Amino acid sequence: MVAIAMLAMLAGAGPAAAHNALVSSDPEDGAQLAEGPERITLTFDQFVQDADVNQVAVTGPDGGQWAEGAVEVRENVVTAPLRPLGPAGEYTLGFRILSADGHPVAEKIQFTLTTAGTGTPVAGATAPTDGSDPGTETGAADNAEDETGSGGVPIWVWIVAAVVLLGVGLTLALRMGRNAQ
Ligand SMILES: [Cu+2]
Repeated sequence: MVAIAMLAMLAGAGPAAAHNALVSSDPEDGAQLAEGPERITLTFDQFVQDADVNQVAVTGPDGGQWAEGAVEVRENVVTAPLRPLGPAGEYTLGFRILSADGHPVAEKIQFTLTTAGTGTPVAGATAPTDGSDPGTETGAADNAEDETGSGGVPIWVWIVAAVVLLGVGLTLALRMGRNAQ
């Protein structure tokens, strides 16, 4: 049994075979629906790790969010509750899941709602635009805290400052070296 398992691992160790691949979904990519399903179902070729990074988002034609609630993992099947849909048009289903091999996999599929429903999107949640959202929803506020270092200055500001200073220092050093000759 161990030898077979090891052979299977070796056979599947190629980079293409390593990541989870989406086998099927409900709704399907490119589907035309008169009504949305109660939940999104994503089926993969191998098991998905149950982790906090697993996310499913459904963005409507007006930018509203329609997936709400916990993402559930059962072996190779991921499900997420879907609200009753609203405006007719194209919906984008985006997901990020943790592969069996530990790598995150993100993909987008699209489906079209042909008949407008009476549903309403998740309150206060709109598709992220340029990242300047002040964080009216709790998720955005959490993210802002994560990216903030001590003193309320985001870490990236220090990194940019360090890179700029390094560039200035190198330029000065080069000029001084040239003048000295
Ligand atoms: Cu991988």
